[in-house]
Amino acid sequence: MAERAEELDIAIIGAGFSGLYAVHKFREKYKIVCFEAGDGVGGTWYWNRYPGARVDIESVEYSYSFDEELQQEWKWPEYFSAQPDLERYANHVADRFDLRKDIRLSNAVKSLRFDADTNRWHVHSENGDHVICKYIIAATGALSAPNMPDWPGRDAYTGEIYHTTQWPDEPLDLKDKRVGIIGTGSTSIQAAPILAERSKHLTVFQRTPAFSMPSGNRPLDEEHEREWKENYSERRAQILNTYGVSLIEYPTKAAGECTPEEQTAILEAGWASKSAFQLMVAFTDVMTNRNANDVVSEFARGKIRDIVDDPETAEKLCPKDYPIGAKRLCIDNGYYEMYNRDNVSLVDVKDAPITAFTETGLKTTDASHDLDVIVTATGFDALTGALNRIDIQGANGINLRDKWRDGPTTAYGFMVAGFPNLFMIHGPLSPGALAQMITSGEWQVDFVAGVIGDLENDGYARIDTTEAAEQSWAAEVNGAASHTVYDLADSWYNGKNIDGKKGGFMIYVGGFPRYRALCEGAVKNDYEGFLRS
Ligand code: NA7
Repeated sequence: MAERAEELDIAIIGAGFSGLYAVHKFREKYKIVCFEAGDGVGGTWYWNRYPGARVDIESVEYSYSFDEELQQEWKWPEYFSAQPDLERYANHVADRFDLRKDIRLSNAVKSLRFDADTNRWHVHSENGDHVICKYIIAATGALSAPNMPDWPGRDAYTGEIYHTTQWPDEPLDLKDKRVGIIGTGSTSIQAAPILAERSKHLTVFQRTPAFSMPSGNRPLDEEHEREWKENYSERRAQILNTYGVSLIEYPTKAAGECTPEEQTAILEAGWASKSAFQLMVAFTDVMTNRNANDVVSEFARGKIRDIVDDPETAEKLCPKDYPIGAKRLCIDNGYYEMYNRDNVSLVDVKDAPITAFTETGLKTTDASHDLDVIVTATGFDALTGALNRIDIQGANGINLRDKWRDGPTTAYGFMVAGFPNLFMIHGPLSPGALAQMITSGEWQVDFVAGVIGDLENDGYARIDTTEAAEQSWAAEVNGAASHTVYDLADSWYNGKNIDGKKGGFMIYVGGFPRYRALCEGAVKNDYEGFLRS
């Protein structure tokens, strides 16, 4: 029996925070559907339910701005919300705005094919749905394709293995268990202290040490909340005019303009600020001047040496090969203190890497480790992974994966030449995860809504971008990164966390105000860099 295709205007991929807002925004005018792989909404905050999962941006900022009543009525219990509160919020928004009727859960998109004769996308999903539509909004997430180590022997291992994005719903009873956690990124740094408290023994397998600073999370102060709510509309507008879409305290002085005593005072205040990322903005030039960065890095190493009792462990935990902030600065609740517990050990797997799972645990090139539970906190095939896992065929039969074999190419991070009418939210080479993602995601959805509105009003059937526009955007992205120290580490920002992944620096670090101005400028300039027909 021939399958019956549904004809709609827009298919949105992903019901994370940007996807949910896109559902709300686009359904006002268009016939839409939203496909979601998970069996609930919330994206990142649906999948990442490991113990300790928590956002590292203040919740009064990291929340929707599109509805005044919502932002006035919603109460965040803490400064930096935990995953259950963020998931509750996503569900509240889905219910409050009646979004669920357009969302198909547990129904991942399998393939997208553009029919150039009809200017329509054909969407096929895991559940066998076939939608024909004019536009695709890919709100697929920057950190949604998990990176699983593929060492041999996984089937032979008799214990339990959990990637942090696939945490079981039932609480794990770990009290008699030897637990191993692989990785020391933000995820591990949040989960490890809790796993250490709950388990018999925790072994942390570290390939590269991370820089981390205390989160200072605490119950949300009523005065702070009231003050934000009284000024929400101005604050949201101000936020969009900041470099990282966040009202953290920005500095006025370069490190070199301060005496050593002033530097220390500023850094101590940043460390104690209870405001995430303050070390990265201790001075105006932390991320642009290696000498300034060294001052901050050395300060952070000093804190590690102060906190961790065993000098050998402390030294192993001190990052020495890359600038602070070049890998995402982690925000912790007692990570370094955890190493003072008797039931925690640190194994360096840089020089002696993990080579296999064994029946009883993990094997490195120089030892075997017996473990009842292995937690892979090994991160993500970030930025490009989620789209590359869908089979996407553009206008000339070209596949996105092939086009991006040597790294992603985009115009402004939201369109790819040869893939007309497909818009990415937080796509590769956009400000993405280096900007506060809810507010910047709302801005991007609104921007794309403007583009689609123009197309419809002006009677065009399609919009594409060009390879020349992609090249000029690559020059802008690389130019911005070249003024910073961001690319001086192997990280998910440049794909070097994944063996064999190519691409260079994949996030736009020229600041959100410049990003907005460039996107809006292209539109005003008669869609410069785009082809409409
Ligand atoms: P990250 O930050 O990419 O961290 C992953 C960690 O896993 C990191 O320490 C990696 O070491 C380690 N890793 C990955 N593969 C291996 C292998 N094969 N062997 C040993 N260690 C390995 O991911 P997270 O989930 O922690 O955080 C992602 C983002 O989510 C975060 O930045 C926030 O924005 C929220 P490496 O450093 O590559 O040597």
